[in-house]
This record gives sequence, C-alpha cells and structure tokens, in this order.
Amino acid sequence: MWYDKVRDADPELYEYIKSELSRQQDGLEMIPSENFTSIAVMQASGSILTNKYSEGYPGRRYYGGNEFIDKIETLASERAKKLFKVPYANVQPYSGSPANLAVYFAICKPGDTIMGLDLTHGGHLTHGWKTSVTGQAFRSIPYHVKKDGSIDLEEAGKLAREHKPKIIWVGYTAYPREFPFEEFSKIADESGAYLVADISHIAGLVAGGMHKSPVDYVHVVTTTTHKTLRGPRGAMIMVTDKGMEKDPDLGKKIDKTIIPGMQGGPHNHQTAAVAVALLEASKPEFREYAGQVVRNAKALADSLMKNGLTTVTNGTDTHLILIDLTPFGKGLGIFAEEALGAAGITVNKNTIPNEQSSAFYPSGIRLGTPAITTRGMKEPEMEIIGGLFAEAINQVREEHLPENKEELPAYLEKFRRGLKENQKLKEVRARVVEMTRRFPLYREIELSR
Ligand code: DSN
Repeated sequence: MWYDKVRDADPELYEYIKSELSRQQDGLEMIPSENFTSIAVMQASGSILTNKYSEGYPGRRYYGGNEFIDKIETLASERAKKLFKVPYANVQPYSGSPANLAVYFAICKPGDTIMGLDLTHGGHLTHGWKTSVTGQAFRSIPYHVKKDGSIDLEEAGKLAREHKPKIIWVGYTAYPREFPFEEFSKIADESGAYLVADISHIAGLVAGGMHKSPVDYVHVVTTTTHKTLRGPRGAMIMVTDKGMEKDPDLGKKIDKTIIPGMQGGPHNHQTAAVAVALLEASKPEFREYAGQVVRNAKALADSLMKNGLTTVTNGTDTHLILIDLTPFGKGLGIFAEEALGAAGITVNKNTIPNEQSSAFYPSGIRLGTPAITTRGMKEPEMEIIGGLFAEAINQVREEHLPENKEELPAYLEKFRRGLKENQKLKEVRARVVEMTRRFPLYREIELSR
C-alpha cells in the first residue's frame, strides 16, 4: 500500500495526503502553472537522496561521499543542456524565485536598474515588483501591455533606451500569447542589457517544440521544472552561447551566486527527479503532449468565447487563458474562482490588463490546460469544459464587491453559504466528477479508505 509508513507513523498527516489525492483525482486542476508528475518523478523525489549534503558542484564539494550525487547532478545538468541546446545549466536552484535572484546577483549590484513586465499586466513578482526584494534592491522600471493585451514593445524600447537597465526580463505568468524573444533581443542589444528569459510557464512547450525557443535571442534562461515541463518542484538557470559571448564567466558567476552566495546544500532528491523529468521531456510522447496542451488551450478558449465569456487577446497561443470578467462587473475574480472551486474546477483569480479593481480582488480568471492534458483529455472535453465554466460563472455574474470594505467579510461569508446550497453548481460538480472518472489519475496509488 502507498504511503503505509506515513499512515503508521503519522495518521493525521496521512489523512490529509489522502484527501489531497482525492481532490486532485476528482477535480479539474486548471491552474496553468500546475501539472501531474509521473510516478517515476515522484519516486526519485521521494528517494534516499534526500539524506545527503553536497554543498558545491560535481567534483568540488565541501562534503565527502558525493561520488553518486556528482553523477546525478551531472546527469541532470547534461540533460538540461541537451534538451534546451545551451552550453551551461545549473540545476541547483530550489525553485523559481531563488533562480531569478541568483541571476540578479550574478549580473547586478544593488541599486542597478532592471526592467520586467508589470506584475498586474502578467509579469512575475521577481521581475521587479515593489513588494518583492527584487523591486527593493534594484531600481525597477516596469513595462506594460497595450489595451489589446499584447506587450507594448514600443514602450519597452523607449524605457530601455532611456533607463539603460542592466537586466531585461522577457517571460510571463499571465500572458496568453507567444513571448516576444526576438523583439526583446533587439531592445536589449541596443541598450546593452542582459536579456533573461523566464520560461517557467512555457518550458514544456519549448522542449516539446510548441513555442519558439529563447536560446538564440537571450543571454540567460531561467525556468521552474514543475509547470508545463512536468517535473518536480525545482528550477534551473541556463546560459546561452550568446550569454557566454557577452561574458565568458557568466556561468561561473551564477554558480558562485547559488553556492556559497545564496543557497546551502542542493536538494539532491529534487535534482534526481529533475533528471527524470528532463529525460521524459526529450521523448516523442512529450512532443505529442506539448502539442495537445496547446491544441486543448485553443479549443477551450474557443468554447469559452462561444459560451459568452471574454478572453484577453481573444484566445491563446500557449497553455494559458485569461478570462476577462469585466463585461459582468469589476472585481468578480474572487466570486468566479470560488464558484468554479465549488464545482470542482480549480483556477486562480488574476488581474487583467488595465485592471479596474485591485490585485487582491481582480477582475480576471487565469486557467490552463497542462494538468488536464496529462490526464488524457482532448478537444471534445475542452468543448464541454468551456460550457461548465460558463454555467458556474453565470451563477456569480450579478455579484459585486461592497463599496465599503468593512462589509466585505460578512458579504463573502453569506456568498460562501450560498455557494454550498447552489443547485446549479452541484450539477456542474457532478458532471466534473463524471468526466474525471473517465480520465483516471494515479490509478496505481492505492490508499486505505
Ligand atoms: N506561482 C507561479 C504561477 O502560478 O505562475 C509563479 O511563480
């Protein structure tokens, strides 16, 4: 039986794992940055490799006993280099934010100017947002999207010429169209900046040939490993040939910034699981998966729009869709997220371009197809899911955020009570469960009832 030792040692925790497994199995996981790893990835990340300390790098560690860990880390890093066609890869970052921080401190000094897409327009906290240390340690100049939702390249070029940033970030967390690597390479080269592609969201699409690779255009690439790439939680930093030409020591500087600069011992179990995921991502089946992720997202966007919902940029090129709820009212994201949640569909509320409400009570819903595609769902299911979204969102389109913020807790409490009683949402929930049963997830994992 799976996790039987956890059950024996810690029955309380075991119950939570069991509940979370059922939640994953019986719902539609549609947060675009989530996915379901293979059992092989989970076995590697749950392995005895968690026991070992290995500060340093293969062949130069601060601790003994690393002869096999060296092989594992080298394997992961060589697979990353081969898959993404880069000369250098560091596979030690614990996750995406530390990976991005390491890039900053390898290239910049505190106070230097940096540029990234504004968080509320689809960027990331670590691309210079004011509440992130990256917006505090550096002088952050954000660029934006235009009214139509596409990146404002003209503004970005103007800002780069004016402020001469040390780093420009190209890579987004809530942008449904192809990332403009080539356009930004001109902007960065003209202003002398290092161009860093954060491909966390689209790494699996790049590996699977469904999104243009940034490698010919940028100096550095960062990515998490657990989104479309379908690995364990983790991250990598890669330097391209173009980056090596700009600074032949860039790889060494990044290595040093990770350890001893920022991190301690690498998470070897995670590195091993990254190695497994990279091998999986190099297979023809993964190309097929990446293709289906995008075909599904396009089919789903079409179905959402056919069912009366508005999507930012009227569709998608990637795995990600952003629903704009402003035709129904401002700040409806929280109501839609919770109504969909009650129906067994997990998404996240998100700001939309030119947000009229706030980052905490935004007017959009962000969703994506990586996880449901891993389950095997295809275009016919997307057609149905678009209808389910519309039915759930229709239940809350008359909602509104109270003008007086103090009334909000009571308002939300009443709203949540209403969700529990909502017959329509119960019907949608039943259809979601019926659909998920046709696409079993982790059938191998048998837990005691
Ligand atoms: N949390 C990630 C996402 O959902 O896009 C970004 O860090």
